[in-house]
Amino acid sequence: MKHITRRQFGKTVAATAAVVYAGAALPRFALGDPEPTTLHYPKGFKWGCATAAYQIEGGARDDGRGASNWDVFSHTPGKTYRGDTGDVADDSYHLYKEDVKLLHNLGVSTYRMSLSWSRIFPNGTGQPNAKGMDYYQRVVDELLANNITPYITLFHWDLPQALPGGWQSRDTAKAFADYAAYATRRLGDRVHHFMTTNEFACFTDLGYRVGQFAPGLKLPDKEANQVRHHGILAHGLAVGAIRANTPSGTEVGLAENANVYVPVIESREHIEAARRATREGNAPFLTALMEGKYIDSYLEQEGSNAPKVEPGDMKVIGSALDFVGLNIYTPQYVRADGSAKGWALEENPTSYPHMASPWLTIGPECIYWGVRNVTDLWKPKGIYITENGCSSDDVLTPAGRVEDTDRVMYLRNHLTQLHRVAVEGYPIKGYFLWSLLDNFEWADGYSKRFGIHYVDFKTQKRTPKLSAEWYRDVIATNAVE
Ligand code: PNW
Repeated sequence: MKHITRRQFGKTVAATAAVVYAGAALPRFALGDPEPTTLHYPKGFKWGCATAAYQIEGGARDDGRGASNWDVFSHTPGKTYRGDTGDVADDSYHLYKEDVKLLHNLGVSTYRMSLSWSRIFPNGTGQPNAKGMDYYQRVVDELLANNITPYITLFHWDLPQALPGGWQSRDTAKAFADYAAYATRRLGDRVHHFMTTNEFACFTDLGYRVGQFAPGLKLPDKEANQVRHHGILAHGLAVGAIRANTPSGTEVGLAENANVYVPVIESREHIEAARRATREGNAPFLTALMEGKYIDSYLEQEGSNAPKVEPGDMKVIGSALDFVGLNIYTPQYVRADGSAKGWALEENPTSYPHMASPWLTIGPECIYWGVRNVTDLWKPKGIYITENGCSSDDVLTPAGRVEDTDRVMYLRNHLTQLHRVAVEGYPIKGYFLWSLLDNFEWADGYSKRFGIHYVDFKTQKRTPKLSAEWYRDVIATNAVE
């Protein structure tokens, strides 16, 4: 292996994969034996679960936590399903030991969680709140005591309400870097993987352009594009802040829900179209980070509404990363067309299947193409699936079981595509299932369940679903069967 180039290695792995797939046609067991067909993942592959602070913690007013934009938004009538809020959520602020136990029972090696900025800086900047930081140190210690490696997201949408103008203000990007510096300095002796932000489009466009998420604004394009810019600038400034405040070897990345473009047919021309779509369709966010610039097609498209960029911004935004985290749920089909652009989106027919959330259309190849397109374009050092999972209409039976066969179907198919991309030699390091627990699903409140553990929100009782049992087996065998 020592003298093999990366390219040759890719080929060797691909050849092995071909054998694995071809071999699948020839049973390795006697016909009739109840043996599973097994797709093994690379040795050392990291399996985990993901959550976010506002969605699980509750304890909204405990120990000096300041209000966030999501507290305000969820308490505004008409903004969330039935007025649901994250005041209590899964009460993980108090029950975190129980939740770590669930992780332990699954056998995960990693856990992705986020910090509530306003627990640590109740006013966004200024005086830190020691009790807030203590909480996260306790959670981290509990994880480490269970041999679980924490991956920490610094911002998963809950912005301190006290910051004037929120993401409309450039100062918020600077405040974020200061908070990132403080939090990672405090945790950096024990935590070695940090993600800056989660899903730019959700906290910028959905919050400030569409108004579906906090703070619920519908700004004109020019202002909304400036919000986007402040979001990616915050990321870039935080990368520098984390590096300056943590030991060398600390890995820094982000979690981004890049649009995943899947070729309608896996032929050369459509594959090329999907790759171009990936670059152009993610221009305001991931492309800007990977290339350190806004590409021409984006600037042309936005014209006089293009964001105002200060000298040095794009260099900061393009700061080198140790990994790219992709949150992948759904595909967007693309075909090559004769246009100058070279690609066009396919619209799905009304019969296209989806999970319990109407936006969550099912197309497991999105995992494969998400990783492949990003790697082919930008060659990141490593990729994680930082979220993948689905909502189901889960029912707890009187016998205490949740038979979420549709979630198992969804996960099994996505993990099969993850296996495909891994054996082809793409640099996929790990997978975080969204989510460990049913939780506060933002504007959908508690009406949509994404957990592999069922939560009774009245009693806070957690019950492993069929999908938890299934995932435990995946982890134990490092394989999908
Ligand atoms: C992600 N879409 O959000 C978030 O990171 C999680 O906090 C959330 O609970 C999870 O996915 C499930 O929704 C998304 O409309 C929200 O395509 C909306 C979309 C995708 C992801």
